[in-house]
Amino acid sequence: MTLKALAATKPTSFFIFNQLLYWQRLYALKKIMAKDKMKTYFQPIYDVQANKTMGFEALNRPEDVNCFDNTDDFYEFVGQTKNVYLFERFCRNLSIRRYCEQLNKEMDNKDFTIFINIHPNILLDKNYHSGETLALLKSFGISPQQVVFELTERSAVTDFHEFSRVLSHYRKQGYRIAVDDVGSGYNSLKTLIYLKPEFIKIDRSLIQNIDTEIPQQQLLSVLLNYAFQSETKVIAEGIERMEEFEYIREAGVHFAQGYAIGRPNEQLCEANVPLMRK
Ligand SMILES: [Ca+2]
Ligand SMILES: [Ca+2]
Repeated sequence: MTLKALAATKPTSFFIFNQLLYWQRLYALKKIMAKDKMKTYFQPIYDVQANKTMGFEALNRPEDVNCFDNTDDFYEFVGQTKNVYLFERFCRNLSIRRYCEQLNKEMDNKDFTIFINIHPNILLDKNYHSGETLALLKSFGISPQQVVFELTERSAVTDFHEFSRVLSHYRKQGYRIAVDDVGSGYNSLKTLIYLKPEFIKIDRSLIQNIDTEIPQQQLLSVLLNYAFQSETKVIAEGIERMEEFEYIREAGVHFAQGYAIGRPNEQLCEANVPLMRK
């Protein structure tokens, strides 16, 4: 019997089941935070025009998702709890610490940019002490100029005026802003206009098969035109085939990310792009 069917017949047992599941998940979340039970992966972002790695996006996934269906399910749960800010802070600090340790130990070139996913509301929260991130970076010898906050559209911004005021505070410290997953939601164009990000990350759904899909090509061209005029850089996400890579390079996209360029890896591995046909 499915849970839904059970709920229809026995609402009390469904309620109890849900409560138990909630507490089990909350316990798992607290344990993850207490014991650093998250894996951090770094996916390279490639400078298409200069032919070199420009930076890495840090991605955090729980090590053990036993009581969650998958990583998305886990993140959805975190979003429903009161621990969302605490968890974001935990992930941000973990990403920065792991990134800086590897950068300082393993890499000759230290001039990379780190892209960190962040919930827009975190930046608005008065309890969020930006000084903490700044101090952490400083302790590793990294400047905020090397850090980009990726704001995802999943948590759409509503108060744009307040938000652009807060962003200018971060920009003054040297941080830059990327709007993530552009093209996957309803808010992206308004978000672009108000937030004036330094980077636009175009969602994989617009990039997949772009070498053959004319409507997607037209949309990319509109976004690129906008980017050129507003001095924003475009990152094409989800590049999985070389034909897609060649298309976006010819179109003038600045940066690229995707399996064809480099998979997320626990080690900092630079992008690996085969020689181009043309
Ligand atoms: Ca992202
Ligand atoms: Ca993305």
